Amino acid sequence: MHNQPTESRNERPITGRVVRQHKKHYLVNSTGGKMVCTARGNVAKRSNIYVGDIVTCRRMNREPAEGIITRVHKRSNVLQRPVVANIGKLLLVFSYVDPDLDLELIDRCLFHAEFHHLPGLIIFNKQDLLNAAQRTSLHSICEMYHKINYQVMLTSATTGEGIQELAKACKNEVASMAGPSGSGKSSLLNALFPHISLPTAQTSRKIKRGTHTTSSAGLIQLPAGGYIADTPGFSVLDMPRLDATDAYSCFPELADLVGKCRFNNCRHIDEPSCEAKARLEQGTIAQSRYEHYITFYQELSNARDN
Ligand SMILES: Nc1nc2c(ncn2[C@@H]2O[C@H](COP(=O)(O)OP(=O)(O)O)[C@@H](O)[C@H]2O)c(=O)[nH]1
Ligand SMILES: [Mg+2]
Ligand SMILES: [Zn+2]
Repeated sequence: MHNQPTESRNERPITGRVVRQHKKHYLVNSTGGKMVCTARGNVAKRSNIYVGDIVTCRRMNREPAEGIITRVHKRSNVLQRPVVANIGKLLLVFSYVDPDLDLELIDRCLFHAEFHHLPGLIIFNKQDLLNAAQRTSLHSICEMYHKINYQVMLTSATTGEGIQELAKACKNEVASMAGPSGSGKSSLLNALFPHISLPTAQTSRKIKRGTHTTSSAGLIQLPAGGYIADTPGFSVLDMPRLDATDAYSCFPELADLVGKCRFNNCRHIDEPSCEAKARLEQGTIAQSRYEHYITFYQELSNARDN
């Protein structure tokens, strides 16, 4: 038996996740630590490599840790703006005041999340700004989303309320934030990761425009496992490519009704003996949700007519 060359042990393939990219360099995180990688020629040619990708690499050097990506694993999804692969959870950050709650925007985000088969967690941030009456009316909104099985959380980036619960909800997930400007996404990231410091509306006013480079998204690792994208994204400006007659499938309370209306292909709009209409009258389907379904249905059918 002669000694194994020392490299052979190092050549064992490593599986990790791309957590950051700069030009042709990829920072890959694995149980063995972080490693700066380039892509093997044929891999680079065959497919782009995105932040969030699971890759197989070969270690080329220990100090500094460097390697080569030899394979990109199949992705479950790629979200755009910013581009991140394999997102498993969307954190939809809203506030009840400052900016005022926009239920249509929540439902629009949920609609897109359902389209991508992504669980959406609704976060109502800025709890510290609410008086008792506002907390009560927000409570009934939370109930409405609970009933259709969405997870809801109340947070304050200012006081720290709900931050531990939020971190727990993201454990072992790859999550990305979305929501209106000013709802506190950057502030929540700073509260979750005190060691990083991302520009918030307050700080970015102080920094001269353009001095902090907006690089591509990176993933920040949670101490308990899992990642959150450091750049909020997930645009809901364009409607998903979906037939209007399938819009119901992105509303769980309507998707539930298959086979319960008189017509199997009921759109739940003006058909007779429609279970959605019955539940709307009973109050088991929320008025606002139904109205937004009609809005999105119409947007989708207009998009097809044009
Ligand atoms: N009172 C209060 N203000 C907050 C909270 N979270 C964020 N803010 C403030 O709201 C503004 C917008 O926050 P920012 O994180 O930049 O929002 P983003 O646009 O969603 O990233 C900033 O002035 C923050 O300091 C919160 O929980 N409570
Ligand atoms: Mg921000
Ligand atoms: Zn129906």
